Amino acid sequence: MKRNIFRHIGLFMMTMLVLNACGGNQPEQPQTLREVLTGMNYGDSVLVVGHKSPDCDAVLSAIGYAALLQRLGINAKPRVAGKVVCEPLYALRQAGIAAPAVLNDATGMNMIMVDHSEYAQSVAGMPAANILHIIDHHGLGSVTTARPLFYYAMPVGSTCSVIAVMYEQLGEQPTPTEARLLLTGLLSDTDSLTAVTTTDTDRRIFDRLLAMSDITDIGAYYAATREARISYEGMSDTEILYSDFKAYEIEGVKVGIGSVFAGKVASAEDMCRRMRDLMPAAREQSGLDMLFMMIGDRDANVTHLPFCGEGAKQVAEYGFHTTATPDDCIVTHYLSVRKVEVVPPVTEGIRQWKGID
Ligand SMILES: [Mn+2]
Repeated sequence: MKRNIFRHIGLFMMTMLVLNACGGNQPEQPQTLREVLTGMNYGDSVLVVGHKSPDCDAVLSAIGYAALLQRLGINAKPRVAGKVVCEPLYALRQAGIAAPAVLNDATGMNMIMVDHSEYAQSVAGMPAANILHIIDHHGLGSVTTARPLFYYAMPVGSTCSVIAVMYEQLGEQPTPTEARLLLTGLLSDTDSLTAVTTTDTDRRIFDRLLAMSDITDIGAYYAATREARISYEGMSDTEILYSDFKAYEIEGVKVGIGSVFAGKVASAEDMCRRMRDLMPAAREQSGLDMLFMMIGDRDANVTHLPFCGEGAKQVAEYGFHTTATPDDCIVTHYLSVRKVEVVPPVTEGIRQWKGID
């Protein structure tokens, strides 16, 4: 018995020596990231959710990240912050996956935020939730947490790109379906790698995901997702207004910026008229000071930007360095990325309007 124990200890020591000689106990990055992620306390479960008016990146990054965490033994479940329509709905149908359940209130829950870090964009109750991770590709928003958290953000084209990078860093391989979903979020957020936010990392990740995915004709697939994005099939004008809508607090001013596609179903002028009818009431109901709508026709290379709310006209004119039309609209070349092409001018306009240097 005693001999046996000594033999085991001897074997153990020898194994350690061999491992040492091979550098086997040298910590590598995949282990560190895994250690940090698995070392946190998730209680019974943790919910992963993107922003309200969920787009492809918000929905698919939540699904992709929950799947990655499940591989690490963490009981993570994806949720959405609103009804899934248009493009993400199409993408899920094509993948044969049901839309995640809608989460209405995050109060008291263990939460992971993806694709946003702004309370104005999150489900109700997020300030009273236990936020464990934030995975994002936007500027840092208004979220503050009492406890330490895992915050991982990169200046890349999509949150799905960040999650694909995490798969690599953890040494995990996405399934063909997971690769398809991550790829779809990346395609959608970067307008198929053409948006100004696209980086070399996105291009490399795109190639890798495409090779791993079950998508055979990427050109046809992207065309179909875009079609779904601008179809607004079966949606009321109010639903269209909120279909891609984000709220911000800029220098104490509550601002909503919605994005709507024109061209296919309606001309930019026509869509502009339809949105304008609803905007004053929508602004009030959402408790916003100002509301801007990006109504873009990519083929015609034009964006109409109607606005409402006190001061919005000055903000728009200062920010975009142009004169508004008599019916309160800025007409400009096509703007595809809200956070790069609209949020900064609006911020600049608000600062100038409020006399902040
Ligand atoms: Mn995104």
